[in-house]
Amino acid sequence: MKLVFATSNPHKLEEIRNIIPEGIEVTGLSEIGFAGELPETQDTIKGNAIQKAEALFESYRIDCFAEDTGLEIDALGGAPGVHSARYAGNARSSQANMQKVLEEMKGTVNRGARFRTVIALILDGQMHTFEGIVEGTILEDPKGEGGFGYDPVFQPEGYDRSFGELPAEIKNKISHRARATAKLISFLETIS
Ligand code: ITT
Repeated sequence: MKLVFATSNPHKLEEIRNIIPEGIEVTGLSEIGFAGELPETQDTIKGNAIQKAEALFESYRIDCFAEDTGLEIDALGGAPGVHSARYAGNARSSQANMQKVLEEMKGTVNRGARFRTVIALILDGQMHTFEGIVEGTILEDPKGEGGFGYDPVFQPEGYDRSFGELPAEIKNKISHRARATAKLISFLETIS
């Protein structure tokens, strides 16, 4: 089976390729010659995932999926949430986004947070969605060089290291993306 992953984020592509079994070939946008930007103007993570997958499907009519991810921080009322990519502005800088979060969380005792991913799959023209969540806490300072995005400031529940410090193999077993992808894989197995 071949699926195009509608993402312009190379880290997401790498993670998903490491999670998905060999029988499912995941193709990136550059491999099909798509160089544009996918729209993500909805006000929910699920809405954005669906919008990105539909945008690609409308142009190419191929089996494809997109995903949208947000970091939801309890003490910030669920922010940055759907605005995670541009939290500190249109430059989409992970450093600036993390700094803004840390600034807003200074002195805050309640540090509960979660990553939420929704995958939107279009297979044979039909839409299916899969959600994955990992609970955790926001650290006081960034830790580790691994992962991407907000990983250095997020420590998953049950671990004493951030996603930036944990090996990729662990993140790819327990993360929001791993959990949403596991549901996608189960679904694909049930229909094949
Ligand atoms: P596409 O929309 O092209 O897939 P994107 O980077 O714009 O790529 P999102 O809109 O889903 O993706 O990004 C949400 C933000 O959350 C963005 O700043 C990412 O860096 C960050 N993010 C996504 N997945 C993450 C992860 O696993 N760990 C840490 N941060 C993550």
